[in-house]
Amino acid sequence: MSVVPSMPWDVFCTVIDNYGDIGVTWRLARQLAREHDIPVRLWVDDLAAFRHIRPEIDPALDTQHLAGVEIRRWTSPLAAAEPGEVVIEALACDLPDEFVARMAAHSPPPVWLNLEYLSAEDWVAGVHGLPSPHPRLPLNKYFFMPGYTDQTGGLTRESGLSAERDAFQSAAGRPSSGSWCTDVAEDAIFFPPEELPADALRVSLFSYQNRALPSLLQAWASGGQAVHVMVPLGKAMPEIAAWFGEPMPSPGSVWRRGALTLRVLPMLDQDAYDRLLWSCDINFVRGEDSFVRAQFTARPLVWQAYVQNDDAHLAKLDAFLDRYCANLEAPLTALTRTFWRAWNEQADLGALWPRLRAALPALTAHARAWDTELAAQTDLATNLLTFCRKWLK
Ligand code: TRH
Repeated sequence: MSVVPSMPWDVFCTVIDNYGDIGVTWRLARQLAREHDIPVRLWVDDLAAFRHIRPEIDPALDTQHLAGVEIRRWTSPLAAAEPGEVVIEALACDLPDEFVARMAAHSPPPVWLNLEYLSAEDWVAGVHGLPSPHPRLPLNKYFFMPGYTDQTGGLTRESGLSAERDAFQSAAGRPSSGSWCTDVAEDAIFFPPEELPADALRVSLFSYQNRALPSLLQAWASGGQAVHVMVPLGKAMPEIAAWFGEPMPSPGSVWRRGALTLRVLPMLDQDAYDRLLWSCDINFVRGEDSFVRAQFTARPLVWQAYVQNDDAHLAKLDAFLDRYCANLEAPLTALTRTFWRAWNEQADLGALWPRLRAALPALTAHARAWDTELAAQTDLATNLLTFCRKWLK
């Protein structure tokens, strides 16, 4: 499905903080190369951050190849390279002036896209595809908006994802199969299967700092059912360690209190993290990419949005919930909204957790229906190709 297979596409990524910028961009770059045979050149300004989600990355190299993608260090000034036929500024990063000047010197110029952050808000559809003329040069930059409707660019979703996930989930099944934790990563520092009671609730927790954490941990510890939680080292760890009265842990540490067993994970590579999400009964996720991937698990999730000025993230949260809960019955909608709001407003979750726990079977059925809806949409990479083809004729 490539436009002109021999012509590269340039994808630029600035890591602002954390892992979402490179996480989103890498998934797209890899899919364009793998599923559409596009020679992608991915320019990244922080290879050390990239290495956290893909350990094969060598931060010392100016050029390297992974999964069919050419990865270039984004230096200033940028290494000399002729622009490809499509240039993507991922997540609203700014292209170097000298590269833009080179783009303008081409006839016809490359298709220039600003791939924006994901939002479920209604205004997104109105902006998707709009041109933004360069103030001086004969170039247009087009907004490409990810989203949840056909009027947007869609979501990045690999073509075989549902089948791969379903096979994994049915093979892993309940822990009695003994395979789920060792499949997550080869170094088997996760739960030994023999330590996981058959009725244990499996949870992954990837969040920012959150004052609601102690109340959630307390609710897990004091509940009647075993809760096994996997937490990658990161932002939430100081609050978790403080609640357990422990110093900062290293990967592999296990803490127990009451019904709660919490295992500290290293940062996994992105594909292993996907499998961790598939393995759990409920996933706490954040930002953008883990949030989307959790929706693709067909299991319930709780999202902590990345905090923005003027509480813009709460508008994003509500907009998503409007869509997510559209076909959910009223009491479950109210519970989902209340729980997600409380998590994002960092309020006490002690009384809410038992209610959410009781609703998990119904929420699991809903999560599967939501994933089925998403799987029926055209994915972002395919939409991107269709869009570019229009301008490359
Ligand atoms: O890390 P995030 O918070 O990223 C961001 C950035 O803060 C960014 O500036 C902001 O704009 C954006 O969120 C909305 O959360 P996110 O988006 O979920 O990205 C995390 C990435 O890390 C994702 O690709 C999954 C990956 N990951 C792993 O590969 N291994 C792991 O063990 C974990 C926990 C995550």
